[in-house]
Amino acid sequence: MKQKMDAHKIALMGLLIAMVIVLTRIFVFDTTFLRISFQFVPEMLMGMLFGPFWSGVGAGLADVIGMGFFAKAPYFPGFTLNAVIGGLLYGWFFYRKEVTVKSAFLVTLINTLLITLILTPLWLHMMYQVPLNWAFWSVRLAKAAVMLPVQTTMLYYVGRAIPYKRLAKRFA
Ligand code: FOL
Repeated sequence: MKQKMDAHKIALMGLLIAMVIVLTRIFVFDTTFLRISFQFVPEMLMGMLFGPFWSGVGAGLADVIGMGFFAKAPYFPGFTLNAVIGGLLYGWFFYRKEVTVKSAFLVTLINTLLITLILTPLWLHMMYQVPLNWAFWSVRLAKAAVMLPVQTTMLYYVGRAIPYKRLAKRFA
């Protein structure tokens, strides 16, 4: 569902995009082949307030703009696709919906399987010819195992803290 943007919403979206950029480029654990970040927090807020379409756009823009300012590696479009998919997922799961442990867990699970365990390995292999061997997978699986409960918990508590019903009136 696509909503109409006005000046107030665009300003808020800009702030959330800035938060995604800071959390992927500055306050981040970043190596050539592995990144651990908390960008999912502002992306979830985009999803709750703006829905899948604008969250996909916002997360995609955050990747492109973030790479423009802070590129530590060559730009690769696959990671923009990851960002768009992430935005879409948070919109589908959280737009005008009650956040439950189940939805927080499910969205994290889909995100982890699709992005951390399928698409990113594919992009890294295409970009750097990284061998997708056991050393590579053990690091990714460890990240997934640690982040699954951490991300689920954070999404749940942040989601609960947002008075989305009250905000929804302003974001109708
Ligand atoms: N190209 C673009 N467009 N955006 C990027 O951010 C980017 N980054 C790199 C190269 N080209 C790019 C640097 N390489 C991960 C690992 C290496 C990497 C980019 C991403 C990675 O592990 N990503 C996580 C998701 C990020 C998160 O945890 O928030 C993953 O689990 O797949």
